[in-house]
Amino acid sequence: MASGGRAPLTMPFAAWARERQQRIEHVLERVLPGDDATATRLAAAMRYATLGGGKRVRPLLVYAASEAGQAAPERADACAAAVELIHAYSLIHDDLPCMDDDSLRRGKPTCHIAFDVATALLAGDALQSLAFAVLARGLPDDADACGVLAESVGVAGMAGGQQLDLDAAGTALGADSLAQLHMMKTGALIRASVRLGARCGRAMSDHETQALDRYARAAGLAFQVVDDILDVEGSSASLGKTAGKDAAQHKATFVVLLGLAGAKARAAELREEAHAALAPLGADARRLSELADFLVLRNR
Ligand code: GRG
Repeated sequence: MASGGRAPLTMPFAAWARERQQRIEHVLERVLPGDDATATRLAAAMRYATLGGGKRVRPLLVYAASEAGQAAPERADACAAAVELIHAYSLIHDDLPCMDDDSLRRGKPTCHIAFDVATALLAGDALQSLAFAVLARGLPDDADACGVLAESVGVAGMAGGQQLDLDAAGTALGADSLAQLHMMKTGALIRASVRLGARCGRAMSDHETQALDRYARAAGLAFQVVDDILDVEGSSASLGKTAGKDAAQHKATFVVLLGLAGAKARAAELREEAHAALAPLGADARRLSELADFLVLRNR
């Protein structure tokens, strides 16, 4: 499907995901600053960190949730772009020397290695403000959409989760504290992706909205458990980022807490929880259900 229209539900998941990944690439190309920007180097760093890489999990969640609300993809483009711009911002800042100090991301040098630390810092900042501009312009009839995204990125979400992660260095976290940290650091943006996608579609009952939130919580945690497993089992080449970092940094992870087999069992449980949560939404939630499978069965 080159543009427009809902993908037929008979389309296999892999083809649907590929089509949506191409779609978000075009949207991002359109909204990012180009060669004509006054600050050419900053624009180049923003494009470098955002385009041509990544699984686009968060935009896929937006599109899938918008389909659960029977919205056409055009309606969801702004939300999909906004969450990916925020994600790209978080990756740039996460890789900085003052955070994880990493040199490999999405199979290429991190932004501060390819450019410099100051430019990378600014690129992250500018991607964040671009995300909110794109969202505000794309959904002018939804005054609260920016608030939903802002909450997921701020002190109660991603930034707060990152602080908990920093605070936990060298300490042994229990299961509840680890889950709380990841519900904020990675889970909050995943939940916002589902919530924003759903807002693009038909009005939903409280029951349906709560079901989607249960789905997003389970899928978000599953994503992180699998991330911890892949850090142990994957290679830097297959992941496109440095493997084995959690152990090297003595980080608390679900693998440390539960063991490899226990972490895999937990991911399988969360996948089932995500599937079960979708029951009230019926067949329209098919892509969300398939995405829960993708998040758990992925190898990168
Ligand atoms: C950005 C608000 C904000 C603050 C900065 C650095 C930081 C505070 C927070 C870090 C949060 C972070 C980077 C979480 C994500 C960790 C993670 C599992 C990233 C990988 O996500 P994938 O697998 O990556 O979706 P791709 O490359 O496929 O997009």
